[in-house]
Amino acid sequence: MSTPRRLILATRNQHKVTELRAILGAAGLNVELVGADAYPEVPDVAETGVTFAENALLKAHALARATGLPAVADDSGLCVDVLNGAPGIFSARWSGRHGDDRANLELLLAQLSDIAPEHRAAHFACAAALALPDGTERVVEGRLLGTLRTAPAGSNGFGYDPILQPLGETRTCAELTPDEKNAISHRGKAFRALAEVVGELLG
Ligand code: ITT
Repeated sequence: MSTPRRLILATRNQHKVTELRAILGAAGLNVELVGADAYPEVPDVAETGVTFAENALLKAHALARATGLPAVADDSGLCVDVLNGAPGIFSARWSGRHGDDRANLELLLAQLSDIAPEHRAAHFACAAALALPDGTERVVEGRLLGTLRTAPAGSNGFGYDPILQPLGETRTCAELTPDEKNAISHRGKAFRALAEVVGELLG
């Protein structure tokens, strides 16, 4: 087999690297996926876009330019219908502190405390982008539809997983096993669609 093409993923989150690597492998692609940690000299890019797709493209282009390698990036969050799509791109810092999952979730539950079950529809959304050093770009999206519980349940996953119950499920995302969640998740869907794009452009 020929030497695998190196592909870099714009994240320092090792779980994402492992998940996308498994999906690319299952698609039979001859690529070697590395995380941004492999290039510590490359600075993180500010997420100045106003949509998940814009932010994913920004990160992928910045990394492709800086490394000269094809780069992939994702951006994701929770969108609540009754909040017109918020927290959306602000999901990681909804309570004001970036990455404080517990505070973000508790603020959201408090904001929705008077909202009846039939009005608690929400979805996780993920945009995944591929950028080549020559400026070629592709972006794909995935969603996981569900409803929001009134109290957290489960200890798997991260972020808003303990309060999002996928449609057709009786458990929250935090009560699913990692494999069960990956099979239906916004990120799983976006990464599987991205694998097809990687195959087309680099395969
Ligand atoms: P990067 O380092 O790759 O940017 P991240 O964890 O900061 O990863 P994401 O863009 O994947 O950020 O997600 C932003 C926020 O959206 C995250 O902090 C969660 O609050 C929420 N979120 C996204 N995907 C989620 C999921 O699968 N389950 C629960 N919450 C999720």
